[in-house]
Amino acid sequence: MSINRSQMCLSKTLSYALRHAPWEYELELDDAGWVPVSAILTALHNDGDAWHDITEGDLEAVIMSSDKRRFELMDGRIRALYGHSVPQRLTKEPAAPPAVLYHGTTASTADAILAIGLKPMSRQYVHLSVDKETASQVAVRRRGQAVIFTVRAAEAHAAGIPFYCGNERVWLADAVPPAYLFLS
Ligand code: HQG
Repeated sequence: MSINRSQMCLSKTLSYALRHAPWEYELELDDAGWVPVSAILTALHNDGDAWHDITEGDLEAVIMSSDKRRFELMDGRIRALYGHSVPQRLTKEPAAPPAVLYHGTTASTADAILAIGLKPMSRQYVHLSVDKETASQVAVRRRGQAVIFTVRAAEAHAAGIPFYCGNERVWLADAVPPAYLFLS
C-alpha cells in the first residue's frame, strides 16, 4: 500500500502533534508519549476543514501505508515511536542493541561528531539505524555530502551506555561518545 498526498499531510501533522508541539492541539502526552485516540481525533476535527471527518481507521491507514513505522496505535491510544523534541522527557526502556548500528549525516558535521560524539541536538535522543541503507536515507534528507558513521553499539552498551528501541529499524541513545564511532 503506498501513501497518498493527503495521508502524507496527515502523517506530518501527526508527527508535529505527537513529537513536537502537542500543546498546540490541546494534547498532553503521558510518560511514554501516548495520547487517547479520541483526543487526537477531536484535535484534528477542530484543525480546519481538511480533517473534519477523520476516523481511527484513517489513522490506521496512514500508519500502515507509511514507508517507516513512525506511530503506534494500541488500545485506544496513539504515540510517536521516535523523533520527539517535547521538553517533557519520555520514558524508554533500555534494551540491548545489535552489535553495530549506523548514523547517517552530512560531511559538514563529521569533524564535530568525531570530536564530541553524537548528541541528540534538538531531539530527545540520538537516532540510529539498523542498516547502512536506512542510515543513508536519513542522510540524504539533508543537503551536502552524505556520510555514514558506524556505531559499535554492543561495545558501548557493555560499557554502560543505554540504548532504546524505537522500532525495527530505528534505535535511540542519549548520546554516543566518539570512542564508539567510526566513519564507514
Ligand atoms: C547531527 C527522521 C554536530 C546529526 C530520520 C543530525 C531519523 C551533530 C543532526 C530521525 C552532532 C540532528 C532523526 C554533533 C549529531 N555535532 N552535529 N556532536 N551530533 N549531530 O533530524 O538523526 O522521517 O534531529 O548527525 O529518518 O537526522 O521524521 O536527527 O544530522 O530517524 O520519521 O545533528 O528523523 O525520521 O538532526 O533524524 P535530527 P536525524 P522521520
